[in-house]
Amino acid sequence: MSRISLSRFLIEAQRTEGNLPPELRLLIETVARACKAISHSVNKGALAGVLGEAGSGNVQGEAQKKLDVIANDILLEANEWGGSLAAMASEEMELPYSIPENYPRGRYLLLFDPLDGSSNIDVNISVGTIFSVLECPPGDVAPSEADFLQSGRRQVAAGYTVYGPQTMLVLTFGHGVHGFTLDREQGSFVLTHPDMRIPASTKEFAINMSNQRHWEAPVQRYVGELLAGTTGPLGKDYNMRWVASMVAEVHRILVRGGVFMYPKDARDPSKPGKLRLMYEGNPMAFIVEQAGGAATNGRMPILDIQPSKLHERVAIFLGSREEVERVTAYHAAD
Ligand code: P6P
Repeated sequence: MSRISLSRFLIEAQRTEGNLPPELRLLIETVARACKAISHSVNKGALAGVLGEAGSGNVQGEAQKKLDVIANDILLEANEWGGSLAAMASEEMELPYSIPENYPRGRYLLLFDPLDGSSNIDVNISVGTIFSVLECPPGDVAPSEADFLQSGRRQVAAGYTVYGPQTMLVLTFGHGVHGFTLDREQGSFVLTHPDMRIPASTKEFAINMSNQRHWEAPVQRYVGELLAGTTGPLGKDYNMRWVASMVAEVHRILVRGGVFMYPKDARDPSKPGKLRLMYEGNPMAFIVEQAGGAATNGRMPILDIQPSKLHERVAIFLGSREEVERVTAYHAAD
């Protein structure tokens, strides 16, 4: 089978399906190139002295790892001069980054979590980069936070790169989900997983069970039924996974099905969940829905949520459609 590189795939998408504007194609190529550089740093680890804490904190109040900062800088530097963007927003930065005056400004907004799951870096467990692309509202002034506050339905592209045993880039433009594996010898991403689909049913769930006492009743009910297996109403035994790296969990679900949950819990009623809507929930929900799965906050599709803050959090239930619909129905019945 002839190898299809990411570049060839994107050029064909631009030419045939007409759904990929040249400026967006170039943006994706640039993000992919940045992810290759991040992969190189992640893979060198201790050999490059990039493990451990950066000695700084981010807007979320979390201690930053050296690689969080490195990955963020790589994405900013790769994208600021390309001419596709009006601004960027990152989990690691309180405010959006407007493209400097001396660079050409484009029509897209890029949002990213530069290195999700970074608490796993020092123990050599898979981590990843998550990104989302929106169109910038027209106007000739520098974009503000308000320009980013668009629902997930308005994304024009989304993807992630998982830095695991293989480095894989998974993409959607709203026409299916496609996976590319990094060929380190050639230095290029190669199409290896065309048109990824999530099985509608599953026997695998992912949740951090140590938070169980803090969950709301519908989640207690649903997880209780999963644990009851054949002795309960679901009539089958389930297996559990928890990598504590969302990108790794979502990738597993895309490849073999499953349901991932990070519910709201009672510890902080002001927070609807731990994960962030704009650069974790929305891109992953776009990918999951495009692969035939479902993604809700327990009560509505994540992609329909109208954001009010750039770093707002969201509860997440995503993956195999049958399971997400079940736990969402339990919320509705509550
Ligand atoms: P916990 C990583 O910090 C992350 O943002 C996601 O990648 C992951 O799914 C979740 O948080 C893990 O959270 O509470 O289990 O450490």
